[in-house]
Amino acid sequence: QHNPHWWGNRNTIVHLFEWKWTDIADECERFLGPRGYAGVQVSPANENIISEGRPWWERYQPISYKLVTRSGNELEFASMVKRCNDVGVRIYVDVLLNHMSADFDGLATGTGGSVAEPAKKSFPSVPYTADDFHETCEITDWNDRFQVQQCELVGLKDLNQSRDWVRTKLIEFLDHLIELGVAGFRVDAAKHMASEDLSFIYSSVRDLNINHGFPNNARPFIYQEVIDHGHETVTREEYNELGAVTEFRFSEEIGKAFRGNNALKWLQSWGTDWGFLSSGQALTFVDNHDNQRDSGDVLNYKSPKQYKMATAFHLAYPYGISRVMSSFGFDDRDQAPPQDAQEQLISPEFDVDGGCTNGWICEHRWRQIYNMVEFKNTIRDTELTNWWDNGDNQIAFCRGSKGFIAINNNLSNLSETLQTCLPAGEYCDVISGSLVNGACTGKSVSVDGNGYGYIHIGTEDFDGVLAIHTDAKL
Ligand code: LAG
Ligand code: CA
Repeated sequence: QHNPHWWGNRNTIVHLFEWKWTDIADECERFLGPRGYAGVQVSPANENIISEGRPWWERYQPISYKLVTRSGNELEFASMVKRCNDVGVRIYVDVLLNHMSADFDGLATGTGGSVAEPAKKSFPSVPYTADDFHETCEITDWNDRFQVQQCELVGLKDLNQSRDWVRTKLIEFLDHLIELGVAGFRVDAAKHMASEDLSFIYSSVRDLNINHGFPNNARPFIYQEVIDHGHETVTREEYNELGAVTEFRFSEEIGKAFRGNNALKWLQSWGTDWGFLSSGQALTFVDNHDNQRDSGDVLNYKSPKQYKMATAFHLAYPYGISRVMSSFGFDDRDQAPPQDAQEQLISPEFDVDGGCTNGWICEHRWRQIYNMVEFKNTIRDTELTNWWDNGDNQIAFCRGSKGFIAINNNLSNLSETLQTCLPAGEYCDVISGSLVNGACTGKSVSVDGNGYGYIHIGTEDFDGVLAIHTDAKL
């Protein structure tokens, strides 16, 4: 179940982390559709426990499969899916099949009004009882398969997916989302479930809903969160036949390179040569909602220049099923998403340039990022040719005769006449500006009859990237 069911030539997913359903529906119509985004990963849609201070992670503690969360109710969810599908933007839901909520003192109340007694493994709104869970134990050895798959991940009550009843409830939940028109799922904590159980569940869910524009017999797209740094007992290879798998090494290595800890020239062999999964099985990202909160090599919006360079490379290089992160601003890991005094999520607001202002970061609305989403649509299915580098941190390459990109992560100018592989003409650099009403608001590049153009990315430039393509020709 590796086909994401993208519409037309689109091919980038954006994770609108913690957005409300009504806001996502608006965003599909006013921005994502027009800008050529292929799909949205939405935060968990089913009811969760209410935690003190409303940290984002309360949504990873389910208490029922009712579609009521701070993002909205079932009607709002259904309307979002329809409105997004109508403008060619698919919806993928983050689903929690591994666990329910963790211990809670006494009776817990969920975002949809359900009550549960997690400490007793009692979730009457599903219903689940203690028998539906594995025995309580802690994961202390991450290389012990039994512990990883049958103990409690950070104390979350661990469902037993080999039981008929649990399988039935999980399949019913996924079928319900498909009925409402979603195109697939991000499977949370997949490594913590036996792949045989997941295989049974994935193959039992219904086909995508033809009333939402999907062809007959279309299977839901599945991408599974398996954190495998290359030496785990439970490996990503146990899952990648069932669906795509999140390629965490991509995120780590791209962060390392663009932070200056590995020269960009080495990226010439980016992809499977680096030990990554095959391109069609890898869900790729610069950062996700978890690792953007960790220190280390992974980049996030707080290092914007490097982040935009890494994202440009991500979207220009022919590897992976790409997902762009759209964050809310945070200073500490547990911080709640933007909310009002009543603890309701608030809607994003925009400045004159379309950027978000009120706590939402909206990386997906940064010109350098959405213009690269369009670049990737334009160059879809072309080969990478004419790799060039300066032996260090300046690189460039063509994508067929449709696009050309150059990146400068050295502290010196890149000033070279390079083969762009494009037909002769004037092209608008979609990083320093955009093509608006036939004029370029940034730098432009003239390409001669032999495909050569003078490329300059100087130390004075705001961004370290230059990208031109045939859909932004003057
Ligand atoms: C995931 N993928 O496998 C999610 O991407 C990740 O965000 C989830 O953790 C995790 N698996 C479980 O779905 C998040 C937070 C945790 C949080 C957990 C449950 O990263 O910090 O744990 O959701 O809400 C929190 C506390 C823990 C505590 C636990 C149970 O941080 O200290 O033990 O709640 O009370
Ligand atoms: Ca488990």
